[in-house]
Amino acid sequence: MFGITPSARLRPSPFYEATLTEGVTAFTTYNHMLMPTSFGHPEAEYWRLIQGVSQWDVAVERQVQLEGPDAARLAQILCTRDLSKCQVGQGKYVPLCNHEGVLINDPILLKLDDNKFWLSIADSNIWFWARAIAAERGLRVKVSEPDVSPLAVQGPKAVEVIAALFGDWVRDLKYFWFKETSISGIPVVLARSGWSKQGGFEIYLMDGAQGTKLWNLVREAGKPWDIGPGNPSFCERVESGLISYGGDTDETTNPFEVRLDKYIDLDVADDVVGIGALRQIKASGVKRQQLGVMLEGDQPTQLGFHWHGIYQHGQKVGNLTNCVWSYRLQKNIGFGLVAATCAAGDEVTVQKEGQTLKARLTTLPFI
Ligand code: THG
Repeated sequence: MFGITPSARLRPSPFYEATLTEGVTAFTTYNHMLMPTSFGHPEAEYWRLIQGVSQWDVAVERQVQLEGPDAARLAQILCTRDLSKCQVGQGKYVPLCNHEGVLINDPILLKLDDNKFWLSIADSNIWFWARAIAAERGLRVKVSEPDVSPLAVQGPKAVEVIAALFGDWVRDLKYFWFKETSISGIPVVLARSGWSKQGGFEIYLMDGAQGTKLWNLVREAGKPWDIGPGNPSFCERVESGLISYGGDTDETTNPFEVRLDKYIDLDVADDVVGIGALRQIKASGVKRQQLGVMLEGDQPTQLGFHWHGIYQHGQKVGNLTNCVWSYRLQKNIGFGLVAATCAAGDEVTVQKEGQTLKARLTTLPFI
C-alpha cells in the first residue's frame, strides 16, 4: 500500500495526534482533511459500535457558520426544508440543492441563536456556495469557518459514557438537540446525533488546541464500558440505510431519489434555491429510486468502489452505489439507484468485470 503526506492544506484534525497514538491504520480524505477509517481490527470495531461504545474523529464534518441579521434568511434560502419552527438549541437534517434540484450536500443544521447557525457539512464546498448566494442576494450575513471539530461517541453504551462526563441531564436530550457547555474547561457543544443508528452523541470541540485532552477525557470516562477508537462504519451505515453524499449520489441525483422526501418542504418560499426545480420533479414523477440490493451467496465479495451496473431482463436499470459484507446478515448488501419501475422483491443481476452476480432488490433499511 501507499502512504498519505499530511500537509497544512490537508488540514490536520485536532484529534489527529490522539488517533495516531491509538494506532490508526488508514485514513480517507473528506472536506480537505483526513478522517481515520480503520484502527486495524474492522470486525471488532464494528461489534464495538453495535454492542458497546466507540469514539470517532469526525472533525471532517466542518462547520459553515452563518452569522448576522440575515443569517436565518440565508439558512432558509439554502435549505429545502422548512426551518420556521426550528428553535434555538435544535438541530435538523437538511438537504441542500442547487438550482436544478440536485442534491449538493446533506448537513445537520444547528440553530445556536436567532442570528447564528452552523451547517455541519458532508463532503462538498458549502463555504463557497453560502458566500456566493449571500452576496448575490445582498444579505447581511457573515459566512465563516469557526474553530469547531466534532468527536462522535456512538453505540448503545454511549449514553452512559456521556452521562459520566457531563451529568444525567444528557439522558433527556432529544435527537439532534444540543447544548453549549464545557468539560474540564474545554468549551464544547454537546449534541445527540451521529452517523449511525446505534444511538450516541457528538461533542463539538470549540478549541482546536485541546483535541488530545478531549479525546483522552472521553477515553478515560469510557473505560468502564470498554470504549475504543472507531470511525463511521461503512457496514453499519449500509445496514441502517444512511446515505453517503457523493458516494450514493452523483451530479444528477435529486433528494427524492435517495429517500429524503420527508426532509423536503415544497411549500417553502419561492426564493429557496432549487425549490422550483424540486416542485417540477415531484409533479412530473421521479425516474429513479433507492432500494436495497442483497447479493446471492454467503461469502464476502469485494466489489470495488465504483458504481456497478444493475440489470433486469437484459436491460440496465441502474447502479449499485455501494456494497459491503454485513456481519449481522451474513450477506453482501448495498444500495441500488434504480429505475422507478423496479420494486422490492425483484430479481436482478450485478455485472462485475464480466461476472454476473445474482441479487434481489429489498426495502431499506436492511436492519
Ligand atoms: N454529524 C455531524 N455532521 C455531519 C454528519 C454527522 N455532516 C455530514 C453528514 N454526517 C450528514 N449526513 C447525515 C445523514 C443522516 C443523518 C445524519 C447526518 C441521520 N439521519 C437519521 C436517519 O436518516 O434515520 C435521522 C434523520 C431524521 O429523522 O431527522 O442521523 O453525522 N455533526
